[in-house]
Amino acid sequence: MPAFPTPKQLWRDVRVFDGLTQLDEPMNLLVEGERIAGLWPVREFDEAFAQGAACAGRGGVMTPGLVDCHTHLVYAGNRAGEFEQRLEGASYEEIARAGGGILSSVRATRAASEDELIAASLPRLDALLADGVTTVEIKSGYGLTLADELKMLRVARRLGQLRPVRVITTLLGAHALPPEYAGRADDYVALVCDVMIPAAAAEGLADAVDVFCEGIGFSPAQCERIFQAAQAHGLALKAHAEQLSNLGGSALAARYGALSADHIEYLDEAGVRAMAEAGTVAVLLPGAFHVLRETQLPPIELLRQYQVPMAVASDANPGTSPICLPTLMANLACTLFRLTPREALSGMTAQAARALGRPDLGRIKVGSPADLCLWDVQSPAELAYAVQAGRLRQRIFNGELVHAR
Ligand code: DI6
Ligand code: FE
Repeated sequence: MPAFPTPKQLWRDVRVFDGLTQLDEPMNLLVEGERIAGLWPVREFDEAFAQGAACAGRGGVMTPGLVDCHTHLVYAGNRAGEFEQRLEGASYEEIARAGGGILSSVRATRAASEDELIAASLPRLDALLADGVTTVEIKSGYGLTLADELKMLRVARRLGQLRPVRVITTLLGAHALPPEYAGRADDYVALVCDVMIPAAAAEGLADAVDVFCEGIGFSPAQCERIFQAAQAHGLALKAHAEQLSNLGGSALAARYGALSADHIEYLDEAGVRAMAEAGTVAVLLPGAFHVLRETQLPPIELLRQYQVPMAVASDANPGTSPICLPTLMANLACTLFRLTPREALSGMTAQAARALGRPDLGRIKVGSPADLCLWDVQSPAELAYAVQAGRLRQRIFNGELVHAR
């Protein structure tokens, strides 16, 4: 007998969305220590299983903890002024080319200390957690110097120590060309490849490397160099691709075995096929589509046809998606992209976990880590149907009840 027996917690009579589908019958769910240890239809439950378990909850809808697989949560300042400029007719690209946009957040983020970035980012993280997130990916990309990119990644890692949440970090050195490299994009790409990636890998600060493959970002050839450097250092790959135009970035990412291609409004059938063949996840970001008032829809029907897994994420960032309410993303994925509520919820759990290379997360099944949300709703679809904060009754992180209402 171990000196401290593993604590057992039992939830009774919950409706379960397991990350892929809604289970037909009300279920009882047992957590032992950090893992899901049992899942039974209520009417087949043998009370012997409840032996030694504390009743942790009854009723409600249980989902996997939400996985927000694409955020730019760490930054200083805000861009409300640009929001107004866009409403007056300026485009996102015009503002970017005039030195605003991402570069405006770069100036503010470079000027901020690690502690200041923590203070600025924690309320955003707390908003995600209060709406059910248990795993969040956080990108750099507002530093664009070695020191400032590493600073952002360190802040992201520290956020994961300050709150009960899994943080996955991504180096996005190739987010924009910093002004000191104007006219020398290839030199900047060399800095990303030869200095930033090796340093982030050596310090264990990045789990993946991302690029912005776009006219106002980096060319496919430049992104390819970055993918090669990232692979040489054993880092996973992701791409912002086909957001504003079709440069073939998603197919390139797929060719390199990337975990995901994100945004993809302008993705064509060849790109969809390449992603299907490589198992690259399509990360849909309806918040950015909404805020930029885009009209080009991602090719949802083709993605379905080719069975490309679809994830949904917040893209929380100061420019195109200043939104930290993940269940709103489920709603927007349905209303704007016509996903079904089941697809949207799966996109924020099981499929999002795949987009992070963590297929062990985002599922409710025996043996999985116990990252769970208990919601005060009648059915999982309600989470996508209604836009309402405060429906989370409990958040369970790694077997521990970390939020209870
Ligand atoms: N696409 C986006 O939507 C974000 N980054 C990117 O490459 C926006 C970042 C920003 O505008 O600050
Ligand atoms: Fe993004």
